[in-house]
Amino acid sequence: MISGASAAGFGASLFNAFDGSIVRDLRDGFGQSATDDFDKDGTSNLTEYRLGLVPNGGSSLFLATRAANGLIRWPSAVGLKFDVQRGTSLFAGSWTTISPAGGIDGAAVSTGFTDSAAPAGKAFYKVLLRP
Ligand SMILES: [Ca+2]
Repeated sequence: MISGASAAGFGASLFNAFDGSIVRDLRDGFGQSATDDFDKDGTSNLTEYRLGLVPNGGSSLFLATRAANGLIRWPSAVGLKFDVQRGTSLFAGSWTTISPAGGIDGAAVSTGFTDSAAPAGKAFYKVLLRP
């Protein structure tokens, strides 16, 4: 009787008020897939897992930053490979891969890359995690 009441309460407490879907705790995996984004931070569950991030913490996400000296840095893990692309606009055809063809090896915690030929004016960068 206690377990029945507990199970009903468990499911009800995890009802997602934002989109009406029923989500469950990541510990049982029910209702979540690799491509879902449990914490709605824009980083899929699988990507969070691969990068060692916190899939139920919205402030832990696959986000790159660029320092004043041009160093682009992002969360990473050993054994992963990344590519960096640069574009002068956000349109699909404007992106060029500027990292080495073999990719950038991920280091523990974070990895960085500097664009050695950054254009004058503005540029946009994308960091891609290889499958
Ligand atoms: Ca996420």
